[in-house]
Amino acid sequence: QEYTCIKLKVLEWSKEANELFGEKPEFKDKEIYFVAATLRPETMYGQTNCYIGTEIDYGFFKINETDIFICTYRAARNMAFQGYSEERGKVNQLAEIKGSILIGTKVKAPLSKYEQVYILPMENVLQTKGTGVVTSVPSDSPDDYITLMDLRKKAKYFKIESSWADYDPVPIIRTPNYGDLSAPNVCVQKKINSQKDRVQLAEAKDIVYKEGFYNGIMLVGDHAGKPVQEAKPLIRNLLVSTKQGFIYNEPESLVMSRSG
Ligand code: ZZB
Repeated sequence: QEYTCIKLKVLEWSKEANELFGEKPEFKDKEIYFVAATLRPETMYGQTNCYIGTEIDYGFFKINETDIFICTYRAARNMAFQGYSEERGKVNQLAEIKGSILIGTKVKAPLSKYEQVYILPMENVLQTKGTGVVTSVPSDSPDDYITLMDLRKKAKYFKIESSWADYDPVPIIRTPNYGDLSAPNVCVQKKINSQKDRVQLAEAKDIVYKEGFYNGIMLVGDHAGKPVQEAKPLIRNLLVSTKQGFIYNEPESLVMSRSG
């Protein structure tokens, strides 16, 4: 499976992370990024936040003189064999912490309409897939949309400040059958209520994927007006050439889908 990894730069740590890392000399003058694996680089204009699992362990990995990546150890190890480490095949881990500590960290999401967005919790993040970091595009991903609605409804329960989830889905792709906000529309049609509705969410994802890919037209960005199929590789190349992203391959046998 070939993913595009998106680099979301840390702008301000959550309170707990700041207590742990704010003063650490090895992090000074470094650029620290959450790296999110996506199959939909053309949707990055619609990022409203970024999801991690609260119970997942995340590592801080030194990639070169300037960059530190936050992701699962598994992903860092794969990356070390793909040119993203100081020495081929060698992982340099500087720290490890539970996702919960990182919730509320403010990051810069490349191409997003929003200047800064927050790291938020999602129950269905898989430790065994991608980087364990999932950038959120509620306009075009049913999982992302329904999780955002869950967070808004139950901010206290999820231990977040409600303002962190106060970023509306952005219309970025027009579709003939589900309009300009295909994921919210399909969720409403299928009466999906929460992240726990896993079976319906998997069906919704399948519908939204196909509709976006085969029938979608870009509404925003350098390739507005072009079909998604045409814009996708162009936007992927833009992200890679501007170093806001990079290509990450996952060995096929390791890929597990959220839908099972
Ligand atoms: C942004 C995005 C925008 C995504 C969209 C999807 C959609 P698949 O098809 O099952 O392989 N993802 C990546 N890593 C994880 C993880 N560890 N746990 C849970 N979800 C993860 O799914 C690939 C997609 O699953 C990735 O692409 C990522 O979300 C998420 F508009 O990135 B995507 C209709 C889907 N739309």
